[in-house]
Amino acid sequence: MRNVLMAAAIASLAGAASADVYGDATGELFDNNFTHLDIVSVEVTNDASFLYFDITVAGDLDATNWGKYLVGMDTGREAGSTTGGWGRNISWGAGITDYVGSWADDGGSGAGGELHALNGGAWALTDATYLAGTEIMGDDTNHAAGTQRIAVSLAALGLTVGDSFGFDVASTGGGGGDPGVDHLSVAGMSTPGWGDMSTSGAFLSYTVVPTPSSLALIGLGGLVAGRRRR
Ligand SMILES: [Ca+2]
Ligand SMILES: [Ca+2]
Repeated sequence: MRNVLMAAAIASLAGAASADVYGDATGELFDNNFTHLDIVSVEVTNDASFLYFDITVAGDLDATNWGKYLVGMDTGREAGSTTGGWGRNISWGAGITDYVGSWADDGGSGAGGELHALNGGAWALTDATYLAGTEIMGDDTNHAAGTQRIAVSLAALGLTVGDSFGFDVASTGGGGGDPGVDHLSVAGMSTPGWGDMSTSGAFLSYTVVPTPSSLALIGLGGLVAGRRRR
């Protein structure tokens, strides 16, 4: 019976660290032929070391050779900047301190990305999948279903359990002056065309949670302590 109770406690606690899913409208682009740029949802999770962004779009990412996906984050490390993100024609609303620039444009295998951080008001490259690849990693496992997964080091972002940060996700093209074709934070059309700046809406928020394994250990400790008291 005790084992059953413990197993149930572990299972329920593991479930407690479930993902946060942020939905977006679909078919709201200036050109809805770009299904691989049409954000459907973004799921955010974390483990002890990494933050995971699962960016799901309407199209098949194995079939595209030019999609780019930006994640702008405001961790509060320093005053954020409204510009940044590979020089794209985007105004990041309240301002960002860190951003991921990622791509799924190799026609079917691999997902890459760069992590950039604001340092004294200037953008600097922290790491990339083609460099050390320890602070940022890409995963193309679910590309056929339209999901680009990016893992970012919590330590690199200066985040620990209990910290909250604001963020927005934007899809864009391969040109330096391209706008955010779709923003997670914007329910309507994000830009009327390639030549017009896009602007973030109110940032979404995510809070870094304890990992399932640490929660399970806390749960087990509580059960053992409870038994001793009896
Ligand atoms: Ca969308
Ligand atoms: Ca949108």
